[in-house]
Amino acid sequence: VLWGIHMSCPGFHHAPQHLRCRSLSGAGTLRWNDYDRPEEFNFASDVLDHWTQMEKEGKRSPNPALWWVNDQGDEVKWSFREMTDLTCRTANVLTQTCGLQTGDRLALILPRVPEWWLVCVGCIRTGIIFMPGTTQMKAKDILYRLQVSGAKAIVTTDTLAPEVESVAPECPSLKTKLLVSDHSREGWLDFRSLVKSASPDHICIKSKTLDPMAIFFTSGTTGFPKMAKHSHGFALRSYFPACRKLLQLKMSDVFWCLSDTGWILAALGSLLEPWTAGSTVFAHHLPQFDPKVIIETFFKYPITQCLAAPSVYRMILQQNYTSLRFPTLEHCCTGGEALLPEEQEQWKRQTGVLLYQAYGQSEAGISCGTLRGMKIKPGSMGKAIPPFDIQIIDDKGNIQPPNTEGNIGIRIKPTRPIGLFMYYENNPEKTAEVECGDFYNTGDRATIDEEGYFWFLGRSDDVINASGYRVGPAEVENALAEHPAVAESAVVSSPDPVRGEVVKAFIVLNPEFSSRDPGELTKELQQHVKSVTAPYKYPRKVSESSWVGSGPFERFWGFHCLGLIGCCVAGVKQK
Ligand code: BCO
Repeated sequence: VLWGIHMSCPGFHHAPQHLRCRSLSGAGTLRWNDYDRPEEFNFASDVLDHWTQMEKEGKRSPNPALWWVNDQGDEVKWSFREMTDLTCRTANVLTQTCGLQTGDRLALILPRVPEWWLVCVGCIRTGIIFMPGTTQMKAKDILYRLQVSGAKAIVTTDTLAPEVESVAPECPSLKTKLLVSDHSREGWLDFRSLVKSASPDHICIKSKTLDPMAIFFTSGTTGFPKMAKHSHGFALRSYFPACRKLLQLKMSDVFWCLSDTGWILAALGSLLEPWTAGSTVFAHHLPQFDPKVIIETFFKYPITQCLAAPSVYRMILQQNYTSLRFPTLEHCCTGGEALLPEEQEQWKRQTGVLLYQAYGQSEAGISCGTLRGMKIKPGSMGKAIPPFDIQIIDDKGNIQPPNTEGNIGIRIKPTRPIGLFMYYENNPEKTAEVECGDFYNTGDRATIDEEGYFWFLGRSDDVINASGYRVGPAEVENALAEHPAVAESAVVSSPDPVRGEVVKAFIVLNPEFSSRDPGELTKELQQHVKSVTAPYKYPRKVSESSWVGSGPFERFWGFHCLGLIGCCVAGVKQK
């Protein structure tokens, strides 16, 4: 049982006396405009503590700030006052017990448990840079992240503790391991008991808007994932009136974002967007994705708005329920991958609720969208959301006229807009590579029409977008290379009716494996990839080419042909 569920901790019911609330003039009143660049901003003190103050003054309804459930019937309901109290305690644990300081990095690999929110906001209060990661990661993924970031601390659960332990000796910077669990474990600090006994008195840092806040890892065509570093301005952007128009959240809304806690979509949808509006964040633990549980949850809880990748909506529609008329659902938004017009139509028909499309990236958060109430053009991802000036550009950064294919570019000159990533940490080459004239080149291809609506076309590189996950082919090829059957592989995107795209691997087998049953070997290879890297990357389609012999001539031509297959299919997206 989570300690938080009892809500019996004495400190929960009195917030610190000295909350530094740079209070807004009234509930829901915005202080900043789309192009403002305040010197200082901190989501914890400026937003979360504001709503705490509103609660104290009786200006916010008694809806919880966080409403968490799991499939065993447990529930956590925390008010903003409790969130302030608990995140101040967390801040004290991080700084006092763990000795972490502003600017240190912390790897946050938690499933959807209430402590995820505590660590995020605890870090924001202290200026510790948090780096969310999916719990699907394996030891090697974690090792890479810890080493490349020089993380001083990690927070995770029992499930991943052994994986972390297996790589920790290779991570000299890692000083603190915090475990979110009901059990203690040698070498780990017990997060829950530390938070319980920590002081709720904490003074939030005065962060500059452009000071770093978080790092999101994002995959590319080659090499390992890059670290897209975001400032506190990323959270400020959720505050801007133009961004608020995307969802038009109100204090009375109960907002459910289904993205995994490792992605920027969760940071936006499960933290920044709803709490900026004083809404309730709804979360279902969902250790394994199950569309039936999602449907039942919509029927059972008063969820008013939802944000999820298109694959989630697709999978719900495929359940063949007699009714998908959810009693309280009013607004649905989707982002992370392309959505077909007929899917938008089908969702409307079956649920009676419109499905609005948005577009974003780990580098930019949500940058385009069909704002709530705006005319939906089925298949379009809407218009640029200020302060982002988005244009279709050519490879030199020249703005293209309407209805001309080009790259989606976000203007960074003369001024880099608030909310766009700062740079790829420790990677000036990659940072420079995505700068194109006056624009940040997203690497996504699209057109814009005369009314300013964007129409997504695809990636300009080989990155695969499998059900909203960005997968670098090299990551999968490297994982396959570790299997003795694989002489060489080429990994590409392949269209899929449910997941939009899936990972497909073309494999040249080593000769001694050429007589193996293809079905069996495919399963073995898939299982292998799932075991050495985050399973969402595994090739759902595998095509074997066992004709490569062992002689140098045959191998040369085998690999050469494979390379050609890889190049061709990457361009045209194979079936
Ligand atoms: O399909 P299989 O069963 O063979 O394999 C699945 C899982 O069962 C399995 N798995 C998951 N966790 C595991 C595990 N296996 C071993 N150990 C674990 N810990 O591995 C495969 C994982 O694939 P999946 O997650 O795609 O499959 P699943 O469970 O069917 O989930 C479907 C979706 C749609 C829920 C999931 O793909 C998803 O959440 N997609 C959305 C991702 C997302 O939120 N993207 C947004 C990124 S941020 C962004 O784009 C910027 C926008 C502002």
